[in-house]
Amino acid sequence: ESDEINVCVTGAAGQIGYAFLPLLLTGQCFGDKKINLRLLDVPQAESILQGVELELQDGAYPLLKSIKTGSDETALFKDVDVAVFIGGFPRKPGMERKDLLTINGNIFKKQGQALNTVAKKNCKSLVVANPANTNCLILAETAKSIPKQNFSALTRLDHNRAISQIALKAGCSITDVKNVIIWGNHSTTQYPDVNHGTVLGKRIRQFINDEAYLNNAFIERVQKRGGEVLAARKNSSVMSAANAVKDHLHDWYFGTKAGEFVSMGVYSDGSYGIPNGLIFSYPVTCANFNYQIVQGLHLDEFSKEKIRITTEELLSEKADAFSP
Ligand code: NAX
Repeated sequence: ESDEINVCVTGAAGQIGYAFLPLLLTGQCFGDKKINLRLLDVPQAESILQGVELELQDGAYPLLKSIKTGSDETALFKDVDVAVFIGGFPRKPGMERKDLLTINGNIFKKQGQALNTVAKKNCKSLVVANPANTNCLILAETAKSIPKQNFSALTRLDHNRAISQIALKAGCSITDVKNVIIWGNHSTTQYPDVNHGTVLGKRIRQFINDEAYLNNAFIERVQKRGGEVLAARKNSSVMSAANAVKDHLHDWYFGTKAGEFVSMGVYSDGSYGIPNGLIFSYPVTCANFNYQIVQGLHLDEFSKEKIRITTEELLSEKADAFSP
């Protein structure tokens, strides 16, 4: 196996890119592999991108083998092993959801075509840019020569938020909380599910012993956490998003711990009755840069209804994104 890895980050002149690159370049995603870094952004961001490159030089990262920057997908996706799609068009006031889906859909079609043509066939993709699940679906459907299992969307931030809220409520540390799940869309319809999780080895519901909290305030808080951060910081989640990108890539690449799972938006294969061909957040275990959807979890009526709602939203996003 090569001791180098070719990584492309899109939207690299933006906020999450800026917070993520130091994590990548200090070995927190792929260990001590040397990184051939490619940074993609739009032509208007060229000067900012050059500034980022200057700071990367000044970071004197021993793992940074080479840097290329620019706005040409075909040049920057050439032979990539990993592509992290952070770049996208932001929602502007008064913009309809369908417009956002269409604009980003076109970006992801173009990037999917480039990826299909020039990336390695075993290239792994992580989509962060919103609407993350549907952007990822368009990317996967466009880059047809790359297996669907190589595409994922980020719901790890939601997963981390859920773990953290449970740890705060339980008064224990993060590592004491295991196996919460984010089902569905990275949006306010996501379903943060504690039914299969534990705190210090005990069922979360038993340990917390507060059904009203777990079935209402907890779920809403995780679903709307992005808005809470936005209101307080007058800016979106950036540090926590970058950290989640790092966690997602690290666990996908190095594997999850025995008996533990994490949440990833992945191509649905019909598991848990979800229609095929959606990028859906599932509980997964990982090993050797592969994931498997955790099977056989029992879903109660409450969970089934929550999962139905987020599935409906993803189906309607898909219909909008793929309609002319
Ligand atoms: P920024 O606006 O700071 O950065 C986005 C960058 O993407 C900009 O530099 C822009 O020029 C670039 N860009 C736009 N179109 C591009 C294209 N066609 N090719 C390459 N680059 C392009 O946003 P930032 O705060 O970094 O957030 C990035 C994305 O992450 C947004 O779409 C945001 O909604 C999404 N998020 C997703 C999260 C998740 O959990 N999945 C959480 C955090 C974040 O909200």
